[in-house]
Amino acid sequence: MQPNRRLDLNNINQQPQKRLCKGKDVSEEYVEGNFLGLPEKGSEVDVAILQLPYELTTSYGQGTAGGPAACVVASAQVELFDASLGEDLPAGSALFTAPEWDAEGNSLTEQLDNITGYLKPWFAGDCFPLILGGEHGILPPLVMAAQHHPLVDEDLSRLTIVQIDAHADLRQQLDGERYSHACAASRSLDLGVGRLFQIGIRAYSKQEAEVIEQDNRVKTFFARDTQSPSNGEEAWSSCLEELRNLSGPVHLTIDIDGLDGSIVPATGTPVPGGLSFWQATETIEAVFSAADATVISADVNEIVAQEHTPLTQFTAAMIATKVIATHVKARKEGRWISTAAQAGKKRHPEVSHFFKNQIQSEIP
Ligand SMILES: [Mn+2]
Repeated sequence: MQPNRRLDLNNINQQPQKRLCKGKDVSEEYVEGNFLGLPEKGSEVDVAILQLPYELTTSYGQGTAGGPAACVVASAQVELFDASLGEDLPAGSALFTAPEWDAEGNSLTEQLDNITGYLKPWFAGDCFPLILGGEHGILPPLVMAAQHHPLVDEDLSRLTIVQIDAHADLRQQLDGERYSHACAASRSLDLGVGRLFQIGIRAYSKQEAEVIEQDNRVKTFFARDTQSPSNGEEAWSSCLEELRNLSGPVHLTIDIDGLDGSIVPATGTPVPGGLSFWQATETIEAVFSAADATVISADVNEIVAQEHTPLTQFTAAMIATKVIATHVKARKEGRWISTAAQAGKKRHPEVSHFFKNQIQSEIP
């Protein structure tokens, strides 16, 4: 954990208690530490906001460990009204901001196992887990938790991952580390994920280009095509069309560096030429509107607390809010149905040794 994280947050956002909402005093309803500042009701949980302040392998920037909490603080400034939902959040749903992951573990594999253990109780099928990260290395342990979702039912080949990202994250290793954020998608495929859809990709190696070309589980929409000034519109439309045709359980992983670097300048590796805010919004709406698919979970990762202006964490909070609003809409329209009995708020991390055993089995 970053020792000065909370101290830094005070400098980032001076007035977390006031919303921007005009003509209505909602400041009294604001609950500090809760996403969107929304008060919680009873023991019900429809949407769980889970913070993973994880940072071990980020190569360039620093500060992803403080990102989730900064995003929660910035969410105080996000409007509760979502136009396509047609009402103010929580719109009848119960949002719960869970106590953040404790970042315990003496080694990388112990931390990965602890992430799986922390997340697993929220993948029971009775609620929608929205994870705030933390570097993208959270994806493989998240996939291990998602494996237990009733719709995945221990068979990861059923699961599709939709990844918004500047980077393909398909490296075999980075600086000798197989669990680097730069390998998150590779490791998820190794775990058996059935399909990987990538959007916004514009920074990748020759080896990654070969994986994209050769692995038929991977479908990549390159930013060079979708953002092209001459024929990007066509590429973008076909990208959205493919997303609407997805089927089965889907996890949506949003690395905020997939968005253009100008709106997320503090993220670990900001890259120009990325998705606009509205393209990210359209992606979220398209995935959730797929008639044959169920979005079981989502994460917004590589959030870093920006100093002097909250732009990066505010953009992340806007994206996370859009995911929540779109899930709530799907729920209201009968496109998301609970597959388990309500388990309430008190869910204790489970013990997992998967990643520890992986490394041990690799040692000759
Ligand atoms: Mn990534």
